[in-house]
Amino acid sequence: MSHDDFPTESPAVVTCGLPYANGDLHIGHLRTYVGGDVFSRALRRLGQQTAFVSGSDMHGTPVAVNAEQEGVSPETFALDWHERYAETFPKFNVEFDNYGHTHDRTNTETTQALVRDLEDAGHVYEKEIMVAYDPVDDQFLPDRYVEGTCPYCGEHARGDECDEGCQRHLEPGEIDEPVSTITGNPAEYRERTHKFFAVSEFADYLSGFLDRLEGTSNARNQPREWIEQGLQDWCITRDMDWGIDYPEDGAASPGKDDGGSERDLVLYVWVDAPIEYISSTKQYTDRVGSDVFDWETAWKEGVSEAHPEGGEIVHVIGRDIIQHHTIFWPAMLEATDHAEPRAVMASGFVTLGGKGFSTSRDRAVWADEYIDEGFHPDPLRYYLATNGGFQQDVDFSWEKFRDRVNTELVGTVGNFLYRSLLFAHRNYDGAPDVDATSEEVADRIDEAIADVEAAVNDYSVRALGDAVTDLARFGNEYIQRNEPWRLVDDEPENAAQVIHDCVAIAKAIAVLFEPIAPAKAERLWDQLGESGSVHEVTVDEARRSPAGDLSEPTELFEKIPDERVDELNEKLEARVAGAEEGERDDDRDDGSEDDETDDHTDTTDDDTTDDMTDIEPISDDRISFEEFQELDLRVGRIEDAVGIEGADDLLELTVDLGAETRTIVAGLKRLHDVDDLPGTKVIVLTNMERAELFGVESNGMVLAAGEEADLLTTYEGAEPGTKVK
Ligand code: B3M
Ligand code: ZN
Repeated sequence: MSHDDFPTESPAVVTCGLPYANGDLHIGHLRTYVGGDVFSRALRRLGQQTAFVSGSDMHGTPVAVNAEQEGVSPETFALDWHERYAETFPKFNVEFDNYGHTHDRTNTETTQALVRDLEDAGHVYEKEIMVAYDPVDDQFLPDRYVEGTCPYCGEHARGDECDEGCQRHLEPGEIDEPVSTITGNPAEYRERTHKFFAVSEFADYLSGFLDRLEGTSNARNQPREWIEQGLQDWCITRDMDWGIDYPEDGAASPGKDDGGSERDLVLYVWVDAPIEYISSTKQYTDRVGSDVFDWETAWKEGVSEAHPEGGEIVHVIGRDIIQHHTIFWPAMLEATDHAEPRAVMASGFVTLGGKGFSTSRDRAVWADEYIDEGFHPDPLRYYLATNGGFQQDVDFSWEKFRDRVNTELVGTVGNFLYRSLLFAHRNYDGAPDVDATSEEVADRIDEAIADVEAAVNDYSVRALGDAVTDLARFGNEYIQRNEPWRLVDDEPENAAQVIHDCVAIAKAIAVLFEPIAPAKAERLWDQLGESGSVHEVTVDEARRSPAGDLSEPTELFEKIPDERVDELNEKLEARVAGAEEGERDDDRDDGSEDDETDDHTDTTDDDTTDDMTDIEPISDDRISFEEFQELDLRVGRIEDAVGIEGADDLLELTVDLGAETRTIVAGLKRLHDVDDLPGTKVIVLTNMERAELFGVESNGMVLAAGEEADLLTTYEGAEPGTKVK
């Protein structure tokens, strides 16, 4: 079964992974929230009924451990962070329809009811398992309370996941050489009775689900391997008191010991966390009424006659939580007659100057800091959304940020808008009145709308941004080519037509840029004298003639001066140095461990990435210029990329080299989103000797850097076939 293209008649729910309520947000954390917000706004622009929801993840050991270290109750601790997050997101124009949290009544009730349904449907059983226990402290050590060695890959692992190694979810009792993270005491394993959800029964269902699943390809490929390796059932209870109580209705309750005494037993955090997606939608319905948005028709099967399979559920997450969203969660939904997620968009990591963010070393650009420095949120949204494909890693540095703001937002988009609107305002006091937008420009606007529709259906937030910068680029070229300033006197009608066309493009930019840059789009909308709010219109509005009541235009985006970049870099460096100094002092004082707060989001940690020692030394063996010229290097454009049967890594690429199109085999399959490759410009060694790989003749070599095969591309518009020299 394949899904109908967006927009559909069903209600859509776009969700963002719930941030653990346990520490400051930095701009790396924002990537998935911006991505979700951009995507949900774009759906709305297409006319899709959409709810955009999330909430804070209050439970679990990541919160409990940090609260304990601060000496406050987990509830106080988590609520405090929750309130701060609820304030931070809107500062970045991330506007959830509902932002709840997992500890409120709605989620407690929804979770307990859903778990009861799981039990009633016969998917839950009890089992004795070994659980880590600190004998000195007389405490059980669930999840983050314990660390040790991953039994699968041998790397250091924390609690319920192997976050430094193979990224697997780890079940209780699996970690080798367990140690308490609180006391450092070696732990022992003790037998306990726990509840299990029989995920393994859903292997066939999940295989089919993954075939239907849309979104980024990483969210399908990784779980397919996990299913092939065999699914394990999932322990859904924990020995601790912070969390949602296991619903106790009867004799079989594991909440009692054999002797009948009460024991603390709560649901595993990953049970109630995704259920907050439903609870948060419910709260939205409670607020706006079911005629505006009905959570039940979206989330439940068989409620709506028009779309009995439920709504269009799209989960936007960091790639480290793919397993939870493509195995456990869809199995829970399937077992309880809920809608099946339509898509999972799993983002890559964000790095800072090529290295991971480190909260403990203050090596981060904090979300609040960005705003306090006086930056507008929309340029950062643009940067995070468009700097790479959604599943690729994105690097942030103030230099790169400046470059993209100054060239694209100021140079291309802002420049087009300012010069056209100023011309219109000065010469015509508004958009000149002509019969209609010229055919060329109307077609180009249609093309931009089609690009936006395609971007949504490809789940590509980057393409949503590109659609607009491309349109602005066209606008600049159009005004340059038609030179209205020359026409004004001799051919006033033609001049008026050109300027009207430019205002029409400006209006289309306002509509189509709304998902990426909502506040800037609204300002442009006002400048254009359009009525109502740009947040309410659909893409069709981009085709309608501009109102023409222009106010005096001002520059939409501001240039970032070089000195500002230097200043910000200095601040960051000073802070990191200060934090490192502090760490060394701490070490001298008490030898305490790095108090890294939980950075368990879409970011990497620099401890694993800043080791540069494995860079090969640069060769002393010089070659002559003539020897270099023997390499026929050309710009190419990938037209098509398909897997090669039997080869895990290889892709058969069709590459446009200007004069000819060639087939080239490249080892990119695991490292890139195959669907993202067409359209990408690459550098090709065209006179590489031919080679046959898995029965396919490769006629050239695509250049890429490093183990991750980072593709070499061009900086500006060099066309396919251009020689590289
Ligand atoms: N609270 C945060 C994370 O692991 C976790 C997400 C829950 S989403 C339902 O990134
Ligand atoms: Zn591992």
